[in-house]
Amino acid sequence: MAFTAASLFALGVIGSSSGTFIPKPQACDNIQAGYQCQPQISHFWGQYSPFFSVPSEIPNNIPLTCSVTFAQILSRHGARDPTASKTAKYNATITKIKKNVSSFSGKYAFLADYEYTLGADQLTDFGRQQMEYSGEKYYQRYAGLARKSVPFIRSSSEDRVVESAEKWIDGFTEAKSGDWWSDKRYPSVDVVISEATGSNNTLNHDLCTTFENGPDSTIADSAQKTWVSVFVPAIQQRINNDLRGVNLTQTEIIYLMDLCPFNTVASPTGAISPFCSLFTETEWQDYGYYESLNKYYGYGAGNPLGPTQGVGFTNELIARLTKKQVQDHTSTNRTLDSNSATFPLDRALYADFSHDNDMTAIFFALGLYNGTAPLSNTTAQTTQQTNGYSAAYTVPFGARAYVEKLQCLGHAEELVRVIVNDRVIPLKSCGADWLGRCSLPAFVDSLSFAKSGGAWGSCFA
Ligand SMILES: *[C@@H]1O[C@H](CO)[C@@H](O)[C@H](O)[C@H]1NC(C)=O
Ligand SMILES: *[C@@H]1O[C@H](CO)[C@@H](O)[C@H](O)[C@H]1NC(C)=O
Ligand SMILES: *[C@@H]1O[C@H](CO)[C@@H](O)[C@H](O)[C@H]1NC(C)=O
Ligand SMILES: *[C@@H]1O[C@H](CO)[C@@H](O)[C@H](O)[C@H]1NC(C)=O
Ligand SMILES: *[C@@H]1O[C@H](CO)[C@@H](O)[C@H](O)[C@H]1NC(C)=O
Ligand SMILES: *[C@@H]1O[C@H](CO)[C@@H](O)[C@H](O)[C@H]1NC(C)=O
Ligand SMILES: *[C@H]1O[C@@H](CO)[C@H](O)[C@@H](O)[C@@H]1NC(C)=O
Repeated sequence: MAFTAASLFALGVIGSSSGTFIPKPQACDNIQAGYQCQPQISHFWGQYSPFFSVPSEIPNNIPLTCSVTFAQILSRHGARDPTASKTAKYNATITKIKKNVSSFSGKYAFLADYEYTLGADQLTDFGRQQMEYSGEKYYQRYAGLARKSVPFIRSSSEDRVVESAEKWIDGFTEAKSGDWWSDKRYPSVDVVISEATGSNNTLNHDLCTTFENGPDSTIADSAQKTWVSVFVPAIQQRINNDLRGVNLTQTEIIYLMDLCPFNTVASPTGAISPFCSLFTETEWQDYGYYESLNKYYGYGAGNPLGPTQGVGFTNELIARLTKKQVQDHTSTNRTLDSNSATFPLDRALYADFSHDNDMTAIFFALGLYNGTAPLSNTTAQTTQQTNGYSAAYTVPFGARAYVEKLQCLGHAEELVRVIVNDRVIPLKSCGADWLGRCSLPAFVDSLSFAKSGGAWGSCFA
């Protein structure tokens, strides 16, 4: 690959200087590869990484001797502003710095003029663009089916999730309308599932009382706290020394790190924020691991009731794959799922829009990371050491998992593959072949955890 001046600029290798020609920065994000500016740090921002195509040991293209007969996408919303509670804390941290530090120099110089302007909860323009790209990419991958059918679409009810579904639809529709061979029929959001308290929603957890409020609901916090006490003190000492006058806590150091991804995705082009260069590559790896601990011990195998929160969706997926009624006694809404208008079983394409936490629970209910040993709270594990598990690899902004059925030459039965952010999951528990494929019956058999309701019985104990 040749590096043009523009690409070096986009990669952050060269900066701008006044009086010289400044190349127009290339977009950091693209349809196929996702976010590619400074991957050595931006792919280590946990759930705040913008989607990027994750390296796959198994080729992820559709095998030449197969045709796709079914494709479910499960998507996270696109990049957003910080949540309301976090945005107030970030703002207060900036205020604290500005109030106590009299001068900023070197890589801190930008702070002199920096004003906190991030909003709360909603998608950013960059996040909207991500979702359009995702819709286009899905259309292209599954064009064989998509040009003659329309995906059935559900969204959890929070604004940013519904808007993400709509932007994804825009991207899908644009790709389809440009396809001469398509039937020119376009999707819309078919079902919005309420996130109100007490709602049965397989795209948003909330029902399982013990999980939400019991003692296990603090496991993630304590694992993260332990890890913070390992990796943050050295950073804290450096920053407090560099920024004479202010005394930032360990938590505020994490906030300062959060401001790198959040200011980056607040830029319409995804230009890397100057907050990012206050930390080293190793520190970003440690930060990414900190975010992985939150997901793993909050919603994954590290939490006794985590994977159970993904059982309802998994049982819906089994119903769609096998075209049989949903069998579930957990978080599904039986009224919705028994009605063919709100839960059809005859579609080839399905799209569901949700959140990072729920997707994590679903991935673990599916057993996708059963080969991953429990994450250490004192030593960062690389993705080589976690069998491809990290928050950034699984639930970045705009994350998407595909579950596809393939009809392949030489195979009487349909085959199933699961692809998370372009990485084919080697489905060990159903005896996947070298292309990551299991027969449909073997795949469904491997999901005994979900079929038996997981640990839902402990939810109201
Ligand atoms: C940040 O906090 C200040 C008060 O300290 C407030 O005036 C300002 O509106 C806040 N900015 C944002 C973007 O929330
Ligand atoms: C189930 O879905 C129906 C139809 O949307 C809705 O009226 C009802 O409130 C839902 N029930 C629960 C428990 O979520
Ligand atoms: C950290 O990990 C150790 C070993 O797995 C475990 O015994 C301990 O409870 C964990 N501590 C926290 C706070 O998560
Ligand atoms: C910074 O705050 C910590 C905790 O509040 C305190 O122990 C420490 O003495 C403070 N350091 C300085 C230089 O003020
Ligand atoms: C919602 O889920 C609860 C718990 O599984 C169940 O008792 C209830 O019947 C469900 N309601 C609907 C409408 O599906
Ligand atoms: C994953 O591991 C859990 C816990 O050991 C087990 O209950 C489940 O059946 C496994 N899932 C798969 C698909 O192997
Ligand atoms: C200076 O800022 C004020 C207002 O945010 C804080 O209350 C102080 O704790 C802070 N002082 C130091 C030393 O950081």
